[in-house]
Amino acid sequence: NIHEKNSFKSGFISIIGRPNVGKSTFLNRVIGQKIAIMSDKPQTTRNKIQGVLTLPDVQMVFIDTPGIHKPKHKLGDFMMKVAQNTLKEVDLILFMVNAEEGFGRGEEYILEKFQSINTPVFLVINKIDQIHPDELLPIIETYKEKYPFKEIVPISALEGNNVERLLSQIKDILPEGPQYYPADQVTDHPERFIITELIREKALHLTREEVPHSLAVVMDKMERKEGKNIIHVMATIIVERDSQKGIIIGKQGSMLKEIGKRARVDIENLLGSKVFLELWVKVQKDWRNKMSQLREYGFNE
Ligand code: GDP
Ligand code: MG
Ligand code: K
Repeated sequence: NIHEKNSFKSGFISIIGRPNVGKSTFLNRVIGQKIAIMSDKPQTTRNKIQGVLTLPDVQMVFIDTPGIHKPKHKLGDFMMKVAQNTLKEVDLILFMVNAEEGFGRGEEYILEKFQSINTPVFLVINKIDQIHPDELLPIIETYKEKYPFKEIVPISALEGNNVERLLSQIKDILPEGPQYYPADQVTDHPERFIITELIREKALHLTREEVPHSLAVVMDKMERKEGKNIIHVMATIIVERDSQKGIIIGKQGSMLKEIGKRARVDIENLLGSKVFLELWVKVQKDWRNKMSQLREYGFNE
């Protein structure tokens, strides 16, 4: 068959970088849909989220890994293991750094992890909209000395500068391969995970510094009411201390109501359906150190 596609390319691309460098912003720009949760708080993304970009001649499967950092407790350890395992399996690593920040211990630590793997690495210098063009060359020179990157690509994930060029360089390096996912599929995560992340995002934003990252959201139920155009979502917000439970609930339930209101709008957009969102709050002391419960809370490898 002469019409057979003989040069379709595909591959898995892991986005690695310290918290807040712009990994989720990049992924959202590329996929064009709110699938990875953006936040100016570090470590919002705990699980792998795949975004799939399908073009006529290439399919790129992106993995938005949790930020690699020195583990402080068991959850950190676990996250790091997940991230490190993916590094070996993927076809390409995008190591994203923030142009505004100098090379530091955090970057050094991540580069050490690359020494033992053979996967090609692109250095993506993000947030170039925040620096003067003259500042770029010294950054590139610094990184060039540290590691043999396959490509060094300055971008602005927020404004889109150079993102197309990066995509074309990614395509160049990917092997010929099958289309892993249907063209209209942008994520292989069940919607329930995205929904819990949306709720968590609202809770974090609204409570600011008062309830730090000791917060998880578990989906209890998601069902369409028989014969009705409304989806019933029931979820529980898990905190570590009674005081945090109080903050999440707020005066006469006002905070929880606001979290639910905002989350519902996003969930309705995601599902394209009316949603009845029921939120509960539960205290689970020291949950982050309870490895046995990690799976229950959705931290799957
Ligand atoms: P992640 O933790 O690496 O996933 O980082 P996020 O994508 O959540 O971005 C962290 C913050 O940096 C957010 O406030 C983004 O709006 C911002 N940000 C991301 N990319 C850019 C960029 O290219 N330029 C600027 N000025 N800000 C950016
Ligand atoms: Mg992120
Ligand atoms: K290497």
